Amino acid sequence: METKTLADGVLAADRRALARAITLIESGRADHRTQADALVAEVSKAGKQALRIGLSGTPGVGKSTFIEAFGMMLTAAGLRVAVLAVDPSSARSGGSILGDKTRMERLSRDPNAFIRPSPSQTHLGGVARRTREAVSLCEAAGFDVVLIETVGVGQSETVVAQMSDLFVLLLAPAGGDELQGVKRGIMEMADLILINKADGDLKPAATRTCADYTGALRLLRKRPQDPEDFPKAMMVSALHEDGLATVWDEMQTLANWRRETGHWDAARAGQAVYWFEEAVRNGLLAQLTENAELAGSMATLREKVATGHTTVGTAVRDILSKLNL
Ligand SMILES: Nc1nc2c(ncn2[C@@H]2O[C@H](COP(=O)(O)OP(=O)(O)OP(=O)(O)O)[C@@H](O)[C@H]2O)c(=O)[nH]1
Ligand SMILES: [Mg+2]
Repeated sequence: METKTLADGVLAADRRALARAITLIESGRADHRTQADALVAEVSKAGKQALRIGLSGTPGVGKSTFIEAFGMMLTAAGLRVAVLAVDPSSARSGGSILGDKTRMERLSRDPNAFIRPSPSQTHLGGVARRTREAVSLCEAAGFDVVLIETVGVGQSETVVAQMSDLFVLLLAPAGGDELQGVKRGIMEMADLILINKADGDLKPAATRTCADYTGALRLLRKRPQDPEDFPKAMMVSALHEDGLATVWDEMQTLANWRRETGHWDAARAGQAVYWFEEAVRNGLLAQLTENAELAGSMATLREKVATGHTTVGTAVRDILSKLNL
């Protein structure tokens, strides 16, 4: 199909066109890539924006249950919701929400929802680019909310946070009084920390965990992109659909504040630069492995560095000079 026709279909919110467009951006073929770049450029002209919500949490914390309940609540309110995933691990082939499509049964049948599993790729950089472009396509297709899920593994939280307007960390009630080993860096990215499973026997533990995180968040350095009282920790029960409306209220409060104060646009601009620099870095690295001559030079220089025949500094200058920068 011609790029323009596909772009028109996406902009007209045609689901099949959107699905085909995402398949195109996921393709590894060089001619498809050229087409995909043109497609993304074309649909981006419309300048449509969704609220992009990144959601991370360890396996079993209740991400799918939350997305299903939260998504259904939003579609019931008349909003259109897209769900995408960044799944860095090849072992969970096909992405976590593929199998979950059955678990997110109600949402996947909802005409106002669109669920797309993570592109199957072992390389996180590749998954990141494809997901980011899929987000743009969903925005162009007029979705109001795009949820981007990731299971918290390695760098994937950063990847998702860098393509989200709001970043949500889902946690389970802790048994002990420790802060579940959530890395400081991850906590610093969070706009909302949701203690899920705050129901039944787990309620007291959830209350304690929520208090712990409220305290921990207060100790973090104040971020310019936050109004009073953010980031904050809250309790929810995805299973009992408890607290979800409050979460949505808080998200809107935060998003509106950021829009009004210019932090929204500033963050998106910063993200665009981040992904540009990422792509340049990856492009340069690809040259060093894919171009036979450069790859040969790299091999030689690696050997020289290893054996002490040249210094790192000299080797770097040598290889960079070959790139004709
Ligand atoms: N009690 C209780 N159980 C929940 C809640 N949310 C999810 N669960 C249960 O926790 C288990 C895991 O939920 P999922 O939604 O599949 O978790 P997930 O984070 O998507 O897990 P992965 O996809 O494996 O990363 C299921 O048995 C859910 O029924 C909740 O709010 N309360
Ligand atoms: Mg899941």
